[in-house]
Amino acid sequence: MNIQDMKKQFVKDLGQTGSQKDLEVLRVKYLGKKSEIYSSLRSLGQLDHEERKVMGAALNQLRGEIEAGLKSQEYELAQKEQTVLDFSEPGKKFEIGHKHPITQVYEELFEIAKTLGFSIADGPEVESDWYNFEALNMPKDHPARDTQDSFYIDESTVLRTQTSPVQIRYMEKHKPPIRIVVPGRTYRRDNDMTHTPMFHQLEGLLVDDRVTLADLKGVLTVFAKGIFGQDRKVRFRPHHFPFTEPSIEADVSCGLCGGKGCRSCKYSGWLEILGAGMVHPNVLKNVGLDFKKYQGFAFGMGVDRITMLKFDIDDTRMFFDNDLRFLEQF
Ligand code: 2NM
Repeated sequence: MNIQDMKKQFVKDLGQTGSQKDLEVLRVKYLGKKSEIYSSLRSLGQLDHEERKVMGAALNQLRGEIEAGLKSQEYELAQKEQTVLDFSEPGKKFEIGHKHPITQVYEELFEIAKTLGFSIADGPEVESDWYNFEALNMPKDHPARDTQDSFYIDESTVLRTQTSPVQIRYMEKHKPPIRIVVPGRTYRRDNDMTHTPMFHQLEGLLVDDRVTLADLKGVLTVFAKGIFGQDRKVRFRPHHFPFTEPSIEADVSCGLCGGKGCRSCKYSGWLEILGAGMVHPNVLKNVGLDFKKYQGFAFGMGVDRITMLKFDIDDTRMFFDNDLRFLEQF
């Protein structure tokens, strides 16, 4: 075939291509090892000098034109492919994560604390014996100080067993009125269905003059109903903590049975949610506050426990397995 015919044939073929695959077939047909152009180029050597010059130039030009033609058709086809996109087709699903259930509950608690005028404070997780125990009126022989319960770094340094040492530090640096909540990780040597060695607490502290147990009960009721629902009942029982006097525990009515008694509340109708009390005069003394002039109340809750009760989860260790099949449910 002469060059002109070949060119005409190529233009005709090119006009009939409808896909990238068709183009590949054409590329092989016109430029491949079995193509006429290829064999012609290879046999140029048999021609004499002048002929070779003319023919070589013509063949190379044709090859260039074919390459350019393929390229521009490839672009055309790509454009066309785009314009026939079906925009009504559903998009690719964009997977996004969400906050960990414990974080969700923390944020709800912060929101409640904010409406009550509390601000957020934090402090070290590695604490001295003084801040973690002594200042909180926990004498050397108190069972909570037993090495069974605490992680010791050395004789006088522990991983904090509650966030209360932050309250001690705060009271040293700030004058009343004090209104803070303290979130954070805490550590105890426990490990079972309802306890992990690391767990999360939220503690609160209010110090001012004329603070009473009635104020504490009011604040705890707002927290309890805010987190579990306005329709839930709240009750208080006497208790004992070394750092508060008097001390109380708060229960919320069981949401599953409405207080009638079921598996979830161990057939009592109530769920224990936190401990609290009026700050012990010894604690106020330890931070240099005049306990005749000031009173305070404090409370502490296990956020992991609150989250378990809120979502009816029975094994706290699930929170830290990072199994998406679990986490995605909340
Ligand atoms: C609780 C229960 C009762 C508490 C006491 C203090 C401080 F620092 F003011 F003495 N902070 N937190 C406290 C009181 C914590 O947790 C169950």
